[in-house]
Amino acid sequence: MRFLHTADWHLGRILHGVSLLDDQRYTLDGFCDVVRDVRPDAVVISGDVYDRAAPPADAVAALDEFLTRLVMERRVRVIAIAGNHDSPERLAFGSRVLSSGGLDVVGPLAAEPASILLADTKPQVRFWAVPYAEPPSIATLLDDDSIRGHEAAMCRLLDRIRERKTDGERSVLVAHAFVAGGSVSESERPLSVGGTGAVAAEAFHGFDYVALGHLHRPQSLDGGAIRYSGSLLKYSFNEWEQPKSVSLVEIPESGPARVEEIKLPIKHDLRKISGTLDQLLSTVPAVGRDDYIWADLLDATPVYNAVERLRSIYPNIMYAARLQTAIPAGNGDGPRPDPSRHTLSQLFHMFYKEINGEELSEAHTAVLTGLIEEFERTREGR
Ligand SMILES: [Mn+2]
Repeated sequence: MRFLHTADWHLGRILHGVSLLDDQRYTLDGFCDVVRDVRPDAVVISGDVYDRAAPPADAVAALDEFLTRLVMERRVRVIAIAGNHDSPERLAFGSRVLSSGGLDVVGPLAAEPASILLADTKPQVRFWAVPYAEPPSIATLLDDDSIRGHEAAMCRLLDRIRERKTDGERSVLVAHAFVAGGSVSESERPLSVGGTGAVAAEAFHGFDYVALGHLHRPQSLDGGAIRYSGSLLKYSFNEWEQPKSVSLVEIPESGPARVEEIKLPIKHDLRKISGTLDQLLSTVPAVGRDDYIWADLLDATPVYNAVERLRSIYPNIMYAARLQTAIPAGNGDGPRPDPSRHTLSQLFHMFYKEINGEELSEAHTAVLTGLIEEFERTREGR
């Protein structure tokens, strides 16, 4: 029995003012091709289907189109849960009707654990679905005030599933959570203010595979049985060196689940470049000009209109700025500059050295001296 595990599509996401929906459609086209070639028994989407609780209309249309293609054309069973970015109720619209057609969307968490049995596969596999919910809602749902925090809430939900599991039946858990030890990216919205919201990996024992959403880097935990498929695309520049994939999971009749990563086609890569503005403007790369670019400028002096000037080479550039030079070691520890003991010129020299790590040049000192004299004259003239 094989299924494709994906998560964190974040349909409708906007990055640096640019809608990524065309990129998402392009990659989902590729996903439909993978489903055609691989012919999995199911597709699992582990939450954060949309980027926002109230997604834009074109994102809703895109989801409708791709779910229809998967279920109606590819004839594959789709199981999706709500993540922390989704509105559970909106995502689950019509879900009881759609379930008979092969689309299982588990939106709001219910007291009775939701499960979907794939009975015609070898082996049979039961998918337990735990959509994202806030710990206080889980406490209310289970009528248990003692539940505080994500770990306690998840443990209670999983205990309730274990009570209902049949011995010997192969099982997959589908959840949206932060497992302790997972590697985070900038594009995830923390689950908990002032804390990590992490759940220990041990809490997830007892399933043949745990198909997680939330962390955007594809990664396996706890020896491989617990896995984040990672997001559909790179959703922040700190993920630029992080290749994305979907996970093809095989549940054999016996023994552990096997996972294969499958890369999907991307329309624009997202990457960082660096150099002085002149260097970047004088080299036209052979490939990747259409990528979404973040330029770290190594210029020592201010540059103007860098993004607009670089756009002639990189039409989809999203950001360019001078890299903050590292503050030399030891600075900031010395005696504080004292305006009552130092002249304006001395203070500026100290400031310049602190910021740039080197002394002001003689030529710049001459300009500075001229400016200070002019300033003093103006002040005296008042
Ligand atoms: Mn996410």
